[in-house]
Amino acid sequence: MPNNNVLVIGRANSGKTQFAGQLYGRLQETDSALKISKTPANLEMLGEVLEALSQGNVAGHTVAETWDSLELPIVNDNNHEFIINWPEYAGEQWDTIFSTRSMSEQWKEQLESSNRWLIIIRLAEELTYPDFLDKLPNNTRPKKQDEPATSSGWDANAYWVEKLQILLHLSKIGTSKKVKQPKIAVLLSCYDELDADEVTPNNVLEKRLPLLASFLLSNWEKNSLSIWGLSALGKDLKPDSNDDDFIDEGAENQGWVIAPNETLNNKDADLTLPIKWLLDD
Ligand SMILES: Nc1nc2c(ncn2[C@@H]2O[C@H](COP(=O)(O)OP(=O)(O)O)[C@@H](O)[C@H]2O)c(=O)[nH]1
Ligand SMILES: [Mg+2]
Repeated sequence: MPNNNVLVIGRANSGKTQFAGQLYGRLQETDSALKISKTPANLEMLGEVLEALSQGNVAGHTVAETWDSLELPIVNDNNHEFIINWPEYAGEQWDTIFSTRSMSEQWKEQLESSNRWLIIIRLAEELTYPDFLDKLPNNTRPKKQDEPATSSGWDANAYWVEKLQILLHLSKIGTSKKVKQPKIAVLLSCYDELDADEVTPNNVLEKRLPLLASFLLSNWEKNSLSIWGLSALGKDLKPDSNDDDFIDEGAENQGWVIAPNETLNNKDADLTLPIKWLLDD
């Protein structure tokens, strides 16, 4: 079995589905770094996401929740073919792996066939210990936000470090030497929600989830890790936004990525760039 595929890893509500839809649109453009190699099997789902976006809305949850999994077949400049495996179980599957420390055969196969991981983290939804303090009775700290539905009750640093350790363990990869494979691209999704002026995505991760940032930096080889900002939509969209920018300019002109050494001053519209980096040898 070829093992150089990409596995997408992320929690529910982190923007995976919208990114898949936007990426599919970009992959069909002539000037993007990667191309789609054949029609994906779950075209209907992607079509629904893009159709809603063309009307300035995000597709209703019924669409997203009926997704099972998605495989995007892509090809790079050197005519190498890869598959991006997009598990679409509203993220719950990951939490089962997390709580039971084991995984189904189907997942094992996906893990074994992927030596590149695309980790999607929506920092605005990741709770850390100080956020939990806010929720204690009689707390006197000013209230911040309501607990997102995705919260596992764990500090997000601990959650992600533990999750990566479980995945490494299940992949039989040790960390006594720095990890070269799997190569990892971390996408900080919904980057437009963050206060990230004049700093790089790496700085943002270090500030919000310092333990996770240092776990990644100390265990992965420098050339096997990169941290990007991603805003697949460029803004917050609801099922009834009817957003004029999307309607007038098209979904293909919305959304951007921030490369690892760049800031919000350098938005790049080519959403395929992090994946291109992952696929380069
Ligand atoms: N601000 C902002 N919100 C986004 C973006 N992408 C997705 N969202 C929001 O996040 C919600 C969940 O996205 P979705 O792709 O369904 O997440 P999934 O559960 O990981 O597949 C959407 O309904 C949007 O409201 C983005 O680029 N920026
Ligand atoms: Mg989804």
